[in-house]
Amino acid sequence: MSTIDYSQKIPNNVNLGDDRRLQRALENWQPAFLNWWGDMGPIDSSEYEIFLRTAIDVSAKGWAHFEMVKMPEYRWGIFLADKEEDRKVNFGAHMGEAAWQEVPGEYRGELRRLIVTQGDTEPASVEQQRALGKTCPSLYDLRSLFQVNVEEGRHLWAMVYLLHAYFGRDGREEAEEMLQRHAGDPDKPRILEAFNVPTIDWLSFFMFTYFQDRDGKFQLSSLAESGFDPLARTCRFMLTEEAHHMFVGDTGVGRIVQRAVELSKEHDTLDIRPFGGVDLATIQKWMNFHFSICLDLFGQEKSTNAGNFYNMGLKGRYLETKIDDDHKLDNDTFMVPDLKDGKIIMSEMPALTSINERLRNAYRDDCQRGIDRWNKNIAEAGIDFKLTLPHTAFHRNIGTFRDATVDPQGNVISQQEWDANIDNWVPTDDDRSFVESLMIPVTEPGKMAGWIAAPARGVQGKDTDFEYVKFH
Ligand code: BYC
Repeated sequence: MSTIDYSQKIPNNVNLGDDRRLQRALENWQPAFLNWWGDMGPIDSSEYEIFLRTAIDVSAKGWAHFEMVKMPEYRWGIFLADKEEDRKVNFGAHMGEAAWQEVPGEYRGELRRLIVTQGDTEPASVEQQRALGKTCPSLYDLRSLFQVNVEEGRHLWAMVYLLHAYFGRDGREEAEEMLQRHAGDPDKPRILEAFNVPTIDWLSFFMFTYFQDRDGKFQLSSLAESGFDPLARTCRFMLTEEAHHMFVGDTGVGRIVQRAVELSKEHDTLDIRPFGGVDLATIQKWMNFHFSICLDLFGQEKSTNAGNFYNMGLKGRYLETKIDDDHKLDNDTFMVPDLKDGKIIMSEMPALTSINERLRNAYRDDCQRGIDRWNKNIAEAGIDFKLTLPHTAFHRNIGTFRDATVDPQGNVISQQEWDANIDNWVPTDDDRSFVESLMIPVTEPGKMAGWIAAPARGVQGKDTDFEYVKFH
């Protein structure tokens, strides 16, 4: 098991000290990163002391290190999961060859593109969430936000390391550009659409960490199968951090549902807005929005890009090595949704070009699990309401269903029906104003905003009324 060397300016478990050239490149990039954090990271937060966890080794228990730190002093560094001896390329045309320790020259462009797309999302999410600290529902939640933010910062470091270590000058240029594009910037936006949408309120933050970080889980898992071993090892370690972000989302939405249930029972109505709660119908609208923009993150249903990445051995399927087939997919097929004569039908497509769709299906099923849990809570309270994931064709902007008008149940409808109903399905300006009106900061230890239930327990054995963030 490798331990992280904290004696270095950039903590790492990749023997950075032995590679002067790489060390210089990263040390040049570090001030630009810190400037970016100051300009685009969490607003006015540089003096806060926060109960944060920092990785000290790359095993699961390496996460047990917690201390009060200021975010600009967080030990961002480069940590790869331990090397698996004799690892092979496990799929595609190169299956069975030794996993690559250097970039395979003929696939350099594709590999760099994948790393840049992944890397671009990390600083994007920090930018999207930068104002949330001003309206936290509790100190516990403020800590969670900042923990997520510093780890996304570290994920950026992880991708920048790969670019600097393996791609030379153009890698360094890509790393610089990663700090120059900004979420929502009309001139230099982030690469993927969902990373340009501002995250203004905490309901959106919890939806983001539930739905969007879960895209991270599935994309990173697919990249963790890569035949390019440094990418695989980097992503494997990032997944441990991603799991915590999804926990924040899962418990966050769960606590808002819980509070909605409590208020609905207390006042004997689902219309709990007058009592300062987020009603279940509003939660449903936020879910429809976030789930649908995240489905777009998986790319088109039929994608030759995805097929090529697979064939080249660069990006696998979710849990590739656990799938019982030939891992080449030359003659396999997969059922993919399509639009025909005003109806959604399933058609049999080559499995190779359906890789995105397969991953999207796995993602949808994973999303459903949390919704089932929240519904159980609602049903046990005797409340007649069920949260549902909208159909995957609803409200899409990438792929077959882009520009199609499909309702949340999956019926293809006319433009008039769409226009007449869309306000019932996704948040309106009024809905957003209402949710924003609830976002009044609560910063007294142990106190919670009225629209969210308290967490079941605190962090790392601390009580929920621990002072997780000190503002001086
Ligand atoms: N927005 O062939 P297609 C995370 C473009 S999240 C805008 O289907 P492909 C995190 C596409 O670029 C995980 N454009 O695309 C979470 C292509 O352009 P060209 C991030 C889009 O390549 C929370 C064209 O449309 N990681 O870690 O098969 C917080 C054709 O599309 C979009 C990754 O995404 C879009 N949504 O699939 C922090 C993994 N979708 O070639 C972090 C790396 C597609 O026509 N990325 N386009 O110019 C990939 O594997 C792939 O790039 C994608 C797209 C799956 C995203």
